Amino acid sequence: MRAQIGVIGMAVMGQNLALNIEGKGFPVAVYNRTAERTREFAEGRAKGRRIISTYTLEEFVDALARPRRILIMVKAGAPVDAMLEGLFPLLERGDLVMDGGNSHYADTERRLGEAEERGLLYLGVGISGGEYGALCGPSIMAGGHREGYELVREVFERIAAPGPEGPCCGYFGPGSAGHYVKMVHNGIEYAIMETIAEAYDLMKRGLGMSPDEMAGVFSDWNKRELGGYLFEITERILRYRDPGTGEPLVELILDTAKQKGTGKWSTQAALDLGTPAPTIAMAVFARIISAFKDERAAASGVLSGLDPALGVDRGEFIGRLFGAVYLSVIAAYAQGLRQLRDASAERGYGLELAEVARVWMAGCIIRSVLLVPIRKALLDEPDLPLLFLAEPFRSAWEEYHGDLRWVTCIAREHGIPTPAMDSALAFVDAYRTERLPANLIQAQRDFFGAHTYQRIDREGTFHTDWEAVA
Ligand code: NBP
Repeated sequence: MRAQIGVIGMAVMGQNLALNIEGKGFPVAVYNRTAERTREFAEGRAKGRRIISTYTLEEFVDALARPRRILIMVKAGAPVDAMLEGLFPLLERGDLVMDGGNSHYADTERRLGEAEERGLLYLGVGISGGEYGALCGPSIMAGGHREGYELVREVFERIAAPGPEGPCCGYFGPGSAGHYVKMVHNGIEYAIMETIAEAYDLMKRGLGMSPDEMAGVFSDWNKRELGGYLFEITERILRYRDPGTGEPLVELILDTAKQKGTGKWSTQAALDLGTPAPTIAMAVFARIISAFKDERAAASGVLSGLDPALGVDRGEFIGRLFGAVYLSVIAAYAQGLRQLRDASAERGYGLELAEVARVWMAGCIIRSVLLVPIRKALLDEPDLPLLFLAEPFRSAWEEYHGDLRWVTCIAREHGIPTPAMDSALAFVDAYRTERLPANLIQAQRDFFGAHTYQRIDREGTFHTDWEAVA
């Protein structure tokens, strides 16, 4: 028996993907740098299944039907290069290599070039859904050689999460299109998570609500316009009690959030592109500040604040908090999709944003009922500059921006930080303002650096000797 596909990297993702693929009728060959891990898998979860365990790269390559189709699921960065260095010389023209990890898109471009020089096909594949998704149906975002995608289309369509509009996998374009889309997906994920955390903080510190009471609010919101995976797991987290102490586990967890890189990369890429993604950026910075635990503890005794108790009617606040959260979540998708639109234009991906929304509808961390109207808006207007300009988001802004203003105002009055919500509001306020104060910034730039400016009453480029005028 020859395997139809091979998986390299038998950690969480690789094991579960291999089992998912085999379960859909495709024999799989597996390999891991450390043989012990492969052996454990072979004797455990892979036992009795059509999974060929191999212990050298040569053995692995020999176990595959041609053209070979290989999915690499190792730690992003140098480990991918180390693996490719060993693998490439063993392959033949027309074989396909896929990197399914969270690789930086620039690395994917470079590796794709190296594969191309050897006559190999290469795909950068973003896979979302974590351990459970990998086993039961992830969301798969592929980019690179289209012929390569055709070699694995059937496998991907069988293993991907079944969405309301087809399997949640897709080919998004040449080069690093797949990894770029996955990176921005993660940026949106950061922004939604931060928004939810801010709502939790306002309810907890501001209203003195218990985890069970807050779980009830998230349960209610999850049935409404913004329902989705992150709201669903938040409810479950808030209800979970630590078996040892009987306390809500969430309250026993240290308040320093980790970040693995994709949220940061998404923000860096937005800055490089010159596209505004402030809510995603604020979510990254919020995690960075959270990691300053000792400094925060020290500063809490030095820098005075305000009483976090909001002193407002709980029912009214929660009602209006919904609007604030809803608009902030829309802002996260709006900024991410705008970044993809701009990246596609600059990098030649030819992205169809409605197709991106379709692939995010199930299996991935940012799956949400919101993606149904998002997809429709993008089908109606593929080059939509910003989600807020289309229905139902324009009306949502109309209906809820007062709530976002009210909630963030109260949060500020009581010293509870809400950077994601604040930035979502400032972003839309700036976007809808015809005349911003950037005229003064231009004047300052010209004053100290002779950077020149344009006028609104005359054509041309101008410089003023400001000192002389003064
Ligand atoms: P990890 O990211 O924890 O990586 C562990 C794997 O990388 C092991 O197979 C390990 O082999 C291998 N590896 C390392 Br470390 N250094 C290596 C090297 N120099 N040469 C060859 N192999 C090396 O695994 P994961 O959590 O399964 O994630 C795999 C990829 O999927 C990552 O890019 C991750 O960001 C992405 N991802 C993960 C999730 C998730 O929920 N975990 C979700 C979505 C995407 P060893 O056994 O010999 O040490």
